[in-house]
Amino acid sequence: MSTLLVTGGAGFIGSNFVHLLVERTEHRVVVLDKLTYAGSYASLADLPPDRVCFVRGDICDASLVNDLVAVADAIVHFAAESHNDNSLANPRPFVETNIVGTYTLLEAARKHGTRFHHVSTDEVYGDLELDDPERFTETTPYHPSSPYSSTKAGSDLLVRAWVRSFGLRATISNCSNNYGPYQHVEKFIPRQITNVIDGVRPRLYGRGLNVRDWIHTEDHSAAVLTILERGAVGETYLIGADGERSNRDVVRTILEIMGEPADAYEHVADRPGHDLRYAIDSTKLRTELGWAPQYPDFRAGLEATVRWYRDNEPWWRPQKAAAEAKYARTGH
Ligand code: NAD
Ligand code: TDX
Repeated sequence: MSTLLVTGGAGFIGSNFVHLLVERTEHRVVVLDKLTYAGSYASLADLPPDRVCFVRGDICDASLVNDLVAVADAIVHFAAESHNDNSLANPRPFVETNIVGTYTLLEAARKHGTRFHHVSTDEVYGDLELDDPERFTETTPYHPSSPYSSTKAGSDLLVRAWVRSFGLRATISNCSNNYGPYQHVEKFIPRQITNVIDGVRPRLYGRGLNVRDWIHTEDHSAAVLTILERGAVGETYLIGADGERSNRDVVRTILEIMGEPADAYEHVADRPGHDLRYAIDSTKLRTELGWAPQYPDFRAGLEATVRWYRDNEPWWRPQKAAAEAKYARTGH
């Protein structure tokens, strides 16, 4: 049994990962989370206090980070500013948290010789044409588009430099778009589900033809645990579940599941610089580490996610008005 420091553990994917650690391992977990607008203590509230300890704080706080890393056997780093639209409106917190915060953690990990896993995104590779037969692999050159993805790319490069220059025992994963419970309502799928619950028509940016490669968040969490346990130090692993769908298809499926006409959505202004398509080739993770997704049926996963948002309105309701007010300011 060991102690894992999980940054961003009150966010969407981080909290799912902490639930998975409690269910599948014996590890003790220390969550470090700033509880920004995106973090929610309620996502961890049902977990046993003898296994999970919560610390509210900033990953840019070098003294706090040093104290927590000193007693951790490994760090799993999820904390980030994570929403592209926010990064277009105000990039500064993205530079601070994603770059300076990651640097702060890396320096503490270097000092204490701590194993480090860095959670990143497929968006660092830029986008693909709709008909491109290639998908992203671990050797695809970096070509990020937005302030969000460029700061994530910067954080990945810092991790690589700390591995090569200082011998840090680190791994990196780059995953495609996640969906599932506890996702903030600013993001595409929960925004549309909660809009339909509120009697508001879903909003598609532009023509809705952009493609995302969807993976259930529990499959992402299991992949991160696999890499932490069996990944080779210094290596990058792409995580994806062959879930490519256009945004229009996703909205139509949500509407069908929720008993509405499949065309009951609106087109709104496109996102500036909107990436066209992401697609992941996860062969390395599957063949070298034996990981495979357990939720390959996207529609079934979406049905379960719709049920979760219907059943957990007290969790998401406090976020909804502020998220929609932000969208109203940009015509989205
Ligand atoms: P999220 O926005 O839901 O959660 C981020 C969490 O980090 C929040 O709890 C927030 O309070 C915390 N946080 C933010 N700034 C902090 C700071 N300075 N110090 C401490 N805590 C801070 O994000 P998410 O969707 O769960 O994403 C988690 C990670 O996974 C991110 O690194 C993101 O880049 C990566 N990722 C996300 C997706 C996706 O589809 N959501 C896909 C691939 C990779
Ligand atoms: O109302 C909407 N209408 C719409 O058409 C919203 C919120 C989004 N969209 C589109 C934009 C994207 O093409 O849906 C797609 C998904 O949008 P987001 O949920 O904002 O995700 P994306 O920008 O693809 O980034 C996500 O996946 C990669 C996460 O937010 C990132 O943290 C992760 O790195």
